[in-house]
Amino acid sequence: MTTTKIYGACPHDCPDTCGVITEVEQGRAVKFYASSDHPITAGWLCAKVRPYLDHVYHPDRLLHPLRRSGAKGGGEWQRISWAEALGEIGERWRAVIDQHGAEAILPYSYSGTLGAVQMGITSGRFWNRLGASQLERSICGAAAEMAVNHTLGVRQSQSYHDVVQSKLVIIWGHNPVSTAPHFMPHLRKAQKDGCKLVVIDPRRTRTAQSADIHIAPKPATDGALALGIAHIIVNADLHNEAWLAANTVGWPELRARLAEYAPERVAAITGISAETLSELAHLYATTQPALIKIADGLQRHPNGGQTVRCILTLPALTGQYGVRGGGLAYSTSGYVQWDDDAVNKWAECPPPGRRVNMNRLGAALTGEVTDPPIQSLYIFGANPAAVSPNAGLIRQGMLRDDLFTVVHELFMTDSAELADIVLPATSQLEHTDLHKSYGHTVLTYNQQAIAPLGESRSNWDVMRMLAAEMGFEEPWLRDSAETVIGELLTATAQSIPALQGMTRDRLEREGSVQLLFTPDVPFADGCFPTPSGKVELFCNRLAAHGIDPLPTYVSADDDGGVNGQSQWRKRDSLNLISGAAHHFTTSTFANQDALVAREGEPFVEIHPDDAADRRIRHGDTVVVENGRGSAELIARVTDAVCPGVVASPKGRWARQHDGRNINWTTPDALGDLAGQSTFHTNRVWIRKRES
Ligand SMILES: Nc1nc2c(c(=O)[nH]1)N[C@H]1C(S)=C(S)[C@@H](COP(=O)(O)OP(=O)(O)OC[C@H]3O[C@@H](n4cnc5c(=O)[nH]c(N)nc54)[C@H](O)[C@@H]3O)O[C@H]1N2
Ligand SMILES: Nc1nc2c(c(=O)[nH]1)N[C@H]1C(S)=C(S)[C@@H](COP(=O)(O)OP(=O)(O)OC[C@H]3O[C@@H](n4cnc5c(=O)[nH]c(N)nc54)[C@H](O)[C@@H]3O)O[C@H]1N2
Ligand code: SF4
Ligand SMILES: [Mo]
Repeated sequence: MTTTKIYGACPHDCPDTCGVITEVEQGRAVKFYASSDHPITAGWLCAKVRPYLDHVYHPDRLLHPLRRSGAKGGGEWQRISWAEALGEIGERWRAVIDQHGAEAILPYSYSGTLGAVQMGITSGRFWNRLGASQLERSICGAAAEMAVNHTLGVRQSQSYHDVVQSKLVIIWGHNPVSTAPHFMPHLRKAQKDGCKLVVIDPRRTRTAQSADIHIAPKPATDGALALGIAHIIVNADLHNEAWLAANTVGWPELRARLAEYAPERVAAITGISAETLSELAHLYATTQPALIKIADGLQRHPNGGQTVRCILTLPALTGQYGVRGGGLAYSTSGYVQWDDDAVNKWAECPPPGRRVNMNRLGAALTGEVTDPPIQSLYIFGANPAAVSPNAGLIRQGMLRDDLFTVVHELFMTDSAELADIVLPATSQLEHTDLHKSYGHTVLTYNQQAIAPLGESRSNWDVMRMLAAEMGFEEPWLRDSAETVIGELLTATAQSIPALQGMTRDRLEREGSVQLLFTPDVPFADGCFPTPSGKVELFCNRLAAHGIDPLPTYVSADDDGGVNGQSQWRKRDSLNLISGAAHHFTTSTFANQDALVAREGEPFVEIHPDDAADRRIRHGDTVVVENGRGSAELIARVTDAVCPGVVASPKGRWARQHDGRNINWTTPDALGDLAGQSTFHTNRVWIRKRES
């Protein structure tokens, strides 16, 4: 029997963007494993994606279009053909457009795949041509992105490999053991060579377990923590005055601001003692190269953008930007930005529709967005009813009788369950795509390995069919994925020398190509692509938005959605953080039995003191609730969280439990920068469930 080996890319929301190989026999994928020549993947995959063929050939895959036949959410479906599905969508949309205009249609997509075609272009071209509402894509890391771009000018990071040069690594509000696993072997090597590891996280995560020092501040107080460390460094005269003078704007103003962050005040805000603050400040200022590694979990708070700005001051104070093994590791997204016009075709489309913030989906569907109201929702590569904030309100909105909802999915998710029409989607093995990464600079190609299962169709193929249904004749709505990739590479290469001469053929042949940038350590040439060319400690562009131009700490709070009702006593409440689960990628994989078994029952971690106050014992079923909603979880009584803080990972499917999950409690308030989500400033009350 002939076996074909096909190069692919892991499409999931993870900075590692692994190279993978699928072995195909007689049209069926029989083996799936890591590519050994991918410089980041290096021959191994994480626990989630190793059993990927169970995902692809899952017995619950949706294989043909469905039309709702009973009440919304009632679970009754009728099989229909693609022609019927497309005809019905076209007919409903034409009626919506006639009555309300195209902005009454809202596409909602996010991170089911990170591919340039199946997510990037599929979220742009067709919808722009239609004139639909624009989705403000701010659920994940919008505030950090804005903070970094305004302070440093660009999101760039040195290679994972360079951490072996570090003598100190501070992993700050980030859990790479679960969320960036291919960073870890390099960090372990550095640790063997004597590098010290500090982890700053209110929860003792898997990453914190291997730290030399674990610091657990109160949630959303990291801005004060960073400025407090800066205060101590400057008071001890350990800062690099020459570097600051040459490379920053606003140092005198920041210095004056730091006076407000004396150790005693910072200790009271953060819950970290003045001695520990001093120890950390001295360690950071005297051990070099020192790397601060952050991700996005840290900034999902009402003050998250300024928190990141505060942290970004530290490598400037010590002159660590541009140093191999030092500085900041956040994201590599700024190296390659796909050519905006190739993605979106703005010039050939009507003016962009009004923006709807994805974090306000429930509110938007229930009255916040009018003129026109949202009359149709098209979801693909996302599962908002399970993973977007204030999920109960999203469900309520999606149950609206006059809302026409289409969900394009691999599985009958919490969101698909609420659709009028469900369309079957391909998995990564069944379509072509191109992937850049937010953790490294390797381009990874995904060649289609097997035919689509059943009648499933890729995102891009569905857009092409919808374009035909709506009578759009532009060639850029008809081209194959392969043609689109070629066009994207050529257009993007015009502004990015590292891409010059890059072809789709080469990528298909080699699977992955390491892109090289000069300097390879960002900012090593002293250039910061901000308006001033320097690190903007003081930022006029933020001032122009009415935002404090200096890094600042503002306290963050949430009322739990209780509107001052007196039965919810503030002093009995806890702050819930809900970060990444180890065995799922948000809600993806949370329907795979073997992974669910490894993750265990949906749980909430609670400190022994808080548990005792509530007569909760380890293993009890508890109700986690607030004014927005509730979820039932199993209590894990543990000192992995501090008193006052509880933790429960994101990603469970409500429909597999009691119809609810942790996002029924999370806030849909927006953060300080870029309309950011604020999942982790979440006031909840916890009680034992009556039996
Ligand atoms: N296994 C797995 N991997 C994933 C994902 C997943 O769901 N599962 N999700 C992917 C996605 S979408 C993303 S955006 C990335 C996110 O990657 P990370 O940012 O690394 O992951 P999170 O768990 O969201 O957040 C990191 C940590 O922030 C901590 N945290 C929360 N609030 C605060 C705070 O106020 N201060 C401090 N210091 N820490 C705080 C949480 O306890 C958590 O441990 O991971 C990606 N990778
Ligand atoms: N409580 C809490 N909630 C959170 C977070 C948190 O920290 N706490 N983090 C937030 C963050 S950072 C993020 S990025 C979001 C992620 O939220 P989402 O982007 O909604 O991610 P998933 O939950 O993984 O849902 C992706 C869906 O896409 C489907 N899919 C996969 N590939 C394809 C495809 O090719 N085509 C189509 N049509 N569908 C496909 C998958 O089956 C899956 O159901 O979640 C957010 N939710
Ligand atoms: S989820 Fe991340 S670590 Fe796992 S295979 Fe995909 S890219 Fe690699
Ligand atoms: Mo994310």
